[in-house]
Amino acid sequence: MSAATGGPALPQERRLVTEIPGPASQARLEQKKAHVADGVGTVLPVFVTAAGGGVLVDVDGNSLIDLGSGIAVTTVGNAAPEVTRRVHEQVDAFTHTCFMVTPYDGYVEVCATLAELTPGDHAKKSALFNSGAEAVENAVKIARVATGRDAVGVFDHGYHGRTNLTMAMTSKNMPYKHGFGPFAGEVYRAPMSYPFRDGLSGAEAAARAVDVLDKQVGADNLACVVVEPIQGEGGFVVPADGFLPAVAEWCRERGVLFVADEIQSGFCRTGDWFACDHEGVVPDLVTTAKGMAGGLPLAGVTGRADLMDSVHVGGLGGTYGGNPVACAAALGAIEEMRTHDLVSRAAAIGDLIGRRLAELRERHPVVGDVRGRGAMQAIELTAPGTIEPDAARAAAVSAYCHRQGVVTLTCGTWGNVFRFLPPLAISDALLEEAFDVVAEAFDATA
Ligand code: PLZ
Repeated sequence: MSAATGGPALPQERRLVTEIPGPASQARLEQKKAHVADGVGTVLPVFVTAAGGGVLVDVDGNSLIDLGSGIAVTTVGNAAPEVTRRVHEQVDAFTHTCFMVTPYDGYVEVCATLAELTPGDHAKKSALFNSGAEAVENAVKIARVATGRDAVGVFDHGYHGRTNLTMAMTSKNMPYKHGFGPFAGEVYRAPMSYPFRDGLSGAEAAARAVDVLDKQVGADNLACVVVEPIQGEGGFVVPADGFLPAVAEWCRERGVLFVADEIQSGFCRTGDWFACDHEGVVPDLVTTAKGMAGGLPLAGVTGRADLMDSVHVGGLGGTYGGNPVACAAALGAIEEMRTHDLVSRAAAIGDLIGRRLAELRERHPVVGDVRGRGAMQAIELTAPGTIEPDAARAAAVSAYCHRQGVVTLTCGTWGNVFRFLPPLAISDALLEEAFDVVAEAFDATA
């Protein structure tokens, strides 16, 4: 049977003792069907009892290799030692006061750490929230007050959340927006740099994007431009070199705030602390969440102190924002990142994955593009030699991996991108085994 506790001590192995999902998970799925709204889907319906390092263990006693990290959250590994130690200590001391009522140290320490780690060495301040979507909403609130302008620029294929404003900012209709309108106004979408599909240089793609913003919105009306430096849900789209710096420069010259949504790409994931670091781009505001707190819900907006302070007292907050247990988890996760040099580990994982994906591309012409950075890599599947999306193949490959005990995710506007987001605590041996399964999946579905 499965282990009772998770963390790195869990046997680091792929072990299948039943079909996936097994009978115990199947029984629970019926309970889910009876009690959980159908709108809440699941990618791989095994019910988890423990997780750690690079594996998830389910109620049937199967041990699966994790290439998803709960969508880029358990970057430091599931139930990482420094996270669980600090969380235990904090829950025993107190669980909540509401920082807006009576403050505590953890919140301030997380904000001080965010100022240290996020791009740029200017004076910075932060505010903490519960989810990525909430952080993005608050970044827009701050940008509007700081600039006195209304409009928000976003990009094709962008994903920013499921709340009303962030749905408006998100590009893809199904499943995120369909039927949920009307959406918040004053959101304008510009073309993204997508080298595989547009063939443009970074400078050319930036010129195309700012032309749309300039002509259709007008820089004087724009509070901010919000961009994922590597797009997540939209397909792990890595903009061509020079795109981000050029857009940031255009913003700076016109008093438009450049907001980097680093919710998926931040905290070591790409082989830098933040994806913006790769090109030395310094955003005015940065949104963070996911990997920051090792699995507990925490999000932040960090930015230039003058901008952050433009909001009136009481204008930012929320009952649970910066909950003490979540802050303790974040401080533990960041300590794990520092002591294990997870920036370098992400880069090394990137080399391994890059090698395996290059092999796949050699053998399978359906692999149209291989892209990503560090431990955020993907392949885009298309009809050979074209950019015609092949979502069916991506779904078939992913389903094969699931049956073989490897947790994989897809993404992309057309659903044809197969993405990899392993925890950085995974071993090379497990990664190689997982990519053996991925290779088999391509052979078996050819
Ligand atoms: N910005 C860049 O990746 C969350 C969404 C999964 P929340 N991405 C995973 C799903 O289907 O809901 C995300 C992101 C970027 C914002 C968000 C939103 O973060 O914590 O899910 O609100």
